[in-house]
Amino acid sequence: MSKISGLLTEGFGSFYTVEVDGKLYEARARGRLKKDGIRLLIGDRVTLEKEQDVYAITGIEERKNELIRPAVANVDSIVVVIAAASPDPNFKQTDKLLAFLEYHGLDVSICINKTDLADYEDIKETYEKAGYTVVLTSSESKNDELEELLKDKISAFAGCSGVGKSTLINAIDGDFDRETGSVGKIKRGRHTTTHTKLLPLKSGGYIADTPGFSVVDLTKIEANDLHLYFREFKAYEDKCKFYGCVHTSDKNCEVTRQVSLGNIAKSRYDSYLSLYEELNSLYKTYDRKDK
Ligand SMILES: Nc1nc2c(ncn2[C@@H]2O[C@H](COP(=O)(O)OP(=O)(O)O)[C@@H](O)[C@H]2O)c(=O)[nH]1
Ligand SMILES: [Mg+2]
Ligand SMILES: [Zn+2]
Repeated sequence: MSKISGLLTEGFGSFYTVEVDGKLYEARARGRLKKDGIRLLIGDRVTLEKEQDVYAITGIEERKNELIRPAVANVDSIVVVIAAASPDPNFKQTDKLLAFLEYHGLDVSICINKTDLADYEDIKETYEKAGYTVVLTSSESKNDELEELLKDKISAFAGCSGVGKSTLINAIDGDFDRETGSVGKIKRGRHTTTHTKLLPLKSGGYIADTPGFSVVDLTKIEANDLHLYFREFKAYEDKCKFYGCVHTSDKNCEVTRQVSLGNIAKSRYDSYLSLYEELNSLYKTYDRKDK
């Protein structure tokens, strides 16, 4: 039979689900793929062939990107979810996550959830000023803006546990029925996020139901490159007096001047300094070990 191509939406053990024009096919990976050391990921564009009575995945298209945790390929957009409260936003952690996603060249936007619980204007202003699209959501309202953002793309939510990612997924489509609530409280009959799956959106596109980015590893970034991943610095860097300025001292630095003028959010700059120090001391540790 002829080859057909589709999207790998779910994988469990050696069983895969491939979607072709809205139809789901159960498939196994052909041995040769394994022999070549190719590990299939959710989000992969694959080729299916019917062999006797079963479908086999016989080929895989080149990936546009590849995330390790969660393991998903070809993601178009990452939505970083922050709660207005409960848990309170952790700016350093959020900015670290954003830098990590920027480093990987991913398209990122921000969703402030639980807007029913606390003021969110400052958070919104901070990230809009940094150049991110910010959408507001709550389980108490209809989240049209978020759904518009997810339309026709493969998206994944990121953010701390408890900010409401699973609740947002359930609100988009009740059939998704993802498990919500505090960790450890297992509600029977619900889907725990143990393996990644692409959930098809009625409006087009998919959302990756993932356990979230629990661990963010910035260690591959050199301290002196960190500024590249704080996107709002870019507009001002040319005006720093010293070539290669890393914006950590206020001497003739345009970035720090813009912080004092309020054009760059203080919390973003504080995160930058703190991450810079973290990376710098890491580098020094490695350096010493080498000697
Ligand atoms: N007040 C309020 N509570 C919410 C909202 N969204 C989620 N929650 C609650 O926050 C808790 C954690 O939500 P969950 O979706 O499991 O978070 P996740 O860990 O990010 O997937 C649950 O008890 C939800 O009912 C919201 O917009 N407002
Ligand atoms: Mg969850
Ligand atoms: Zn500077």
